Amino acid sequence: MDDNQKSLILKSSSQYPLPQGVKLSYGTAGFRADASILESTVFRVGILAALRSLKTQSLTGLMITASHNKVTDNGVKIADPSGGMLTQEWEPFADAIANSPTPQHFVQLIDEFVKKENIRFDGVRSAKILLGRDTRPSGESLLEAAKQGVYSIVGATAIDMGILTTPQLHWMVRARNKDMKATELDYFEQLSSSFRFLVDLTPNQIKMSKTDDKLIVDGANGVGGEKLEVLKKMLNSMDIEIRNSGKEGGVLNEGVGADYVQKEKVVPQGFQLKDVGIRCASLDGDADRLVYYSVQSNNTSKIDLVDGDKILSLFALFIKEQLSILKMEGDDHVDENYEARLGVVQTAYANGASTDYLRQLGLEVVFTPTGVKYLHEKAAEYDIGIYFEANGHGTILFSESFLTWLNARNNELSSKSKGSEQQKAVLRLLAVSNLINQAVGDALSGLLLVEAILQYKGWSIHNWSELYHDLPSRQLKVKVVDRTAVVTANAETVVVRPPLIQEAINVEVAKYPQGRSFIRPSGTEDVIRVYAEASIQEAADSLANSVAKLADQFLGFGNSG
Ligand code: 16G
Ligand code: MG
Repeated sequence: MDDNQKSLILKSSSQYPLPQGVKLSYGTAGFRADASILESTVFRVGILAALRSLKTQSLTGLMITASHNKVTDNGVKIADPSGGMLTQEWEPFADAIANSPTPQHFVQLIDEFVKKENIRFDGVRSAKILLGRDTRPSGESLLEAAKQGVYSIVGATAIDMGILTTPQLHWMVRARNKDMKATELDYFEQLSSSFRFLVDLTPNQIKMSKTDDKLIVDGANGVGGEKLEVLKKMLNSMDIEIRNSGKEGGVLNEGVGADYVQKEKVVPQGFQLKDVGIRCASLDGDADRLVYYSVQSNNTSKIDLVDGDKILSLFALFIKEQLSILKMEGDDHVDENYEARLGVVQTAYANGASTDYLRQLGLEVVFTPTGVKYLHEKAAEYDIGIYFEANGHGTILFSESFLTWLNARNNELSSKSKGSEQQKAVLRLLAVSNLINQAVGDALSGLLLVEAILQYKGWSIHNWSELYHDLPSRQLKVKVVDRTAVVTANAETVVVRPPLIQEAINVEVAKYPQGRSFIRPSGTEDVIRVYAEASIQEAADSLANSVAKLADQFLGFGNSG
């Protein structure tokens, strides 16, 4: 960096001093905190996004959101040129600059990093960053801070895309870098046209009953509801009612949204008795999570949850079916079959019943730690990699080579056996790859795929829910002295530090039929999370309580006595 560049950063960063006592970590999904202390962080991440763009010679993205957290919180994260999460190799640097105490120190950190990474400021290509934000009121001033960050890098440009869902921003970054159509309208058009295409390939004899036509969506009073309103107009035939769109005066994520519904297993605000029997879905605050449910007829505050695991199972079942149709050649083309590697990726939070179900289908199921970046990376190793967290975040990734093969196969079948079952299966898989967001989990595209598959199968939410029965589970959190003292291995299923706690957990687990339990430090809150499941609810509750007690004994303040 030359002196001019250094003094530019020095000058602008003095406008964004780090508030006293703030210590932030990039965590599972970017920096998150009370919005009032975030300006300096967002400004610095603006610089980081510009450096990442210079380093990769590609466009990057910066999203301002705190997802399902309360409305007074906010956060910031970077989309890498692929449309995925910021490369993990840069996270320590993100932490270092976010916590740098003075402008001088900050400039020095950047200077050292630029040298180490060999980032060139030769002006041949300059940095370009797409900026997006969710509907939080604090988003506007934080977006300004991000712009100032970007503009402190000579020649860098920030393109303000306005209010977006997180997956829309990731989708746009990916599309732009691939020289594909990348506006918001292009996003809606791609989703709606591939959805209609997929529905048109529904076998004729399958028709749903009238009540199964209807879908009610809870928009968490966030950005997802208003975007779904736009998308809905382009779907013509679908009967979707959108509630909690934010326009009715409700508060973002308060008693609404996918996180609330999934954790509490209760109906969101605005849902009632007359909704019993209707298919319902909730998005989270930035529309990257999706869960389905129906209101219980015997207790209308409770729901029958159809979570991310079951969305994953529905997708896996459908994809597997299409692959088997492809294989039913019967002619002399068997040798042209491409052995597509289909893989399913889950975390330790996946209900044990879902894993059993998927394995019974003959699928390869692998586990990663919590956090989209880990699941996504793993799923990308397959020709078709399906990943979901139980909380509703996930997508389906298709490899380039498989897509090339599918396109070639489609051309060939068009000339030889147009309209055959095989060709329809090829076309369905291609439509899925266009519909489902390839950059990151996306509640809107996930919702359309669920709807298309339910229509294809002629299923009600009840049929879907009956794929398997969830094992009862319980989640708890425990405040501890230092959550980083817990180190886990094997996709967070065993604790390796502190010593002996895992042995104690094993003793508890062994007491319960189908018992399973693990603890892990949260990546977004200062707590240890406890998960337990067992054959009956009382057992899951009791196992969770015993393990929480152990966590407190080993790591906490000793409140459990
Ligand atoms: C973030 C992650 C989500 C994960 C959750 C776990 C992304 C985009 N989001 O919301 O995948 O399930 O954190 O939270 O990666 P926890 O570490 O507090 O349990
Ligand atoms: Mg989210």
